[in-house]
Formats: sequence, structure tokens, C-alpha cells
Amino acid sequence: MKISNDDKIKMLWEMMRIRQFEERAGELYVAGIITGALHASNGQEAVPVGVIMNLKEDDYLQSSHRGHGHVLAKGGEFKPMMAELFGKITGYCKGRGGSMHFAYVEKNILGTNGIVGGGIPIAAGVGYSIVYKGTNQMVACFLGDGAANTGAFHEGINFAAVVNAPVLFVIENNQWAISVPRKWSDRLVDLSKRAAAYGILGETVDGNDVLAVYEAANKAVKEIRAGNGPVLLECKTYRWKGHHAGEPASLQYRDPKEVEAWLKKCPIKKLEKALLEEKIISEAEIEEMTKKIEQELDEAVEFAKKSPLPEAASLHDHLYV
Ligand SMILES: Cc1ncc(C[n+]2csc(CCOP(=O)(O)OP(=O)(O)O)c2C)c(N)n1
Ligand SMILES: [Mg+2]
Repeated sequence: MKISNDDKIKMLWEMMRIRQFEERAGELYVAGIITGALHASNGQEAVPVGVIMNLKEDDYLQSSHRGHGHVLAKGGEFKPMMAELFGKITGYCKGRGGSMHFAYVEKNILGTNGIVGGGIPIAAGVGYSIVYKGTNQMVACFLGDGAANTGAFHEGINFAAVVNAPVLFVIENNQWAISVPRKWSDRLVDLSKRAAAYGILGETVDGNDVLAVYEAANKAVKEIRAGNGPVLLECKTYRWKGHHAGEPASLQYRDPKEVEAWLKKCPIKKLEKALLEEKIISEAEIEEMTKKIEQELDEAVEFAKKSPLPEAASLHDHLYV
């Protein structure tokens, strides 16, 4: 498959935006400026970027608890995202949701989700609504390997299959569910094999290779848009940081050698290397991109700091529609 140079540069840009956002959010968390729960996706950037670059503006995104990258790749902006992390009224959910409840309905971003597997039946339902209304949209639903072992996974994907819902279920297999390694929770090597149980297509791909993710997602999206129902795409990747930003560094349940080996498989470095070798981009241009993103992040943090907190009197607002 031929991917244009412009698209490859866009992939690098989008992955860099996610990485730098996560780095900054992590620093603010450790400094005690951001509170609540925060799950960083450093190391997993190729998955949202490779998948979401195949979506159209009006397609839906259903995200997980580790969802900053999904939201950014779907058009989320630094300012309202940062403000949401700060609990300010200028945030996407008026400061009431935080990291695990980023929702931006104007861009069909249905939300990150604190309930593991909770997004799967929602995506199936939204997919069914698309079938019902006959619009040419689809849903991308991101979930973790741990979420693949919830009852919601079976119910949600089976339902989506039966009603032929246009949903791309993406398992971000980062090898761990908190402190539980994959091999303690099931015996499958490739989680995409589960697709057969629902009579749908499934594929496993290197989740640290954004071009491979893009190609696999492109193929899946074509099937879905052709009316062939949901597809299950497993992207094998790795979580670089602790399960959440507050996890003490002293907590060592992972073999440091395993972590080190995966750090060497950085999805951003991999694409950078390819683009430099092909002379599609220069070191100076990458440096320039990094600076631009940092500056945009500085502005977002400033915006979040200056924004007001919600008024106490508004505590009961927005609970019912
Ligand atoms: C229904 C439910 N059960 C348990 C939890 C606690 N919990 C939060 S994240 C997590 C692990 C999720 O693992 P995975 O799906 O692999 O995602 P990852 O954190 O690795 O991205 C668990 C068990 C929860 N939030 N929701
Ligand atoms: Mg996991």
C-alpha cells in the first residue's frame, strides 16, 4: 500500500503530539498540579494514530481509561484537554470529568471511560444506531487486553456482529492489565483469534509500527464501510510508564529487561528513522516540530491555570438532560 509522504509526516506529528502531551501531563501530575487518576499512553502512540487516520471527521470514537492519545488523534485540542485535567470550566467536560471522562461530542468523541470494557457495548449500540439511520459512518472502539477478558467484550462484540454494526474494535495489547501479565489471564497468543467466535474478521499487527497499523486499519475500515460488519484488530504494544501516573517507581512487578527491550521499539523513533533515511524529513524539521508542540503545550497549561474552577453552586448542573 502506498502511503503519501504528507501522510507519513502527519503520522509523526500526531504521535509526537501525544507523546509530548503525556510527558507534560505526567510532570504536572507529579508536581501535584493535576489530581485524580491519569493513565499515560507513552509507547502506544502508533495505535491511535494508525487507526484514526483512516476515519472521517463524522465517524465516532469510543475510548478507554488510557485515552488521551485517542482523543488527540481524533482532533482533540491541547487547551480544553489540559483544562479538563486541571478541573477547570474551560475543559471539554467543564472540569467535571478529568482524564477518564474526556468527551467532545462536536467531534463525535464519545468519551474516555473509567470502566474497563465499558466502551465496548456503547460502541456496539452507536454502531447499531448507524445501521438504523443508514448514515455512512463508523465507530472506532479502543480497549485494552485486560478489557478483552470482561463479559462486556463478549456481549458487545457478539451483539455488534449480529446487527452488522460498523465498528472497528481495537485491542491495544500492552501486555499488562495493571500488575497482571497477559499469560496469567488467558492462553491465547493472538487475541484477534477471538474474532472467529463471533464470525467476524480479526487481525493482529505490530502496534509499534504506525505504518503497519495504518495498513491493517485501512483494510478493516474498507470491510466495515462495505457493510461487512465489525472487525477486531489487535495491536501488540507496550505500556512504558506505570499503570497510572501515581504508581510509585519502586513498584517493580515487571522485569526491567522486558521494559528495556520494549523501550528500544519506540514507535516514534521507528518512523523518524524511516523518514530520515528516505529523506522525507530532516533532523532540523523534527526539532522544529518538537519546539512547536512544546510551545503549544505551554500555552495550554497557561490557559488551564488561568481558567476558573466551577462554582460550588453549579455542583448539581449537567447531571440530567
Ligand atoms: C470494570 C472494571 N474493573 C476493574 C477496574 C480497575 N482497573 C482499572 S484499569 C484496569 C486494567 C485494565 O487493563 P487493560 O484493559 O489491559 O488496559 P491498560 O491499563 O493496560 O491500558 C483495571 C482492572 C475498572 N476500572 N473497571
Ligand atoms: Mg493492558
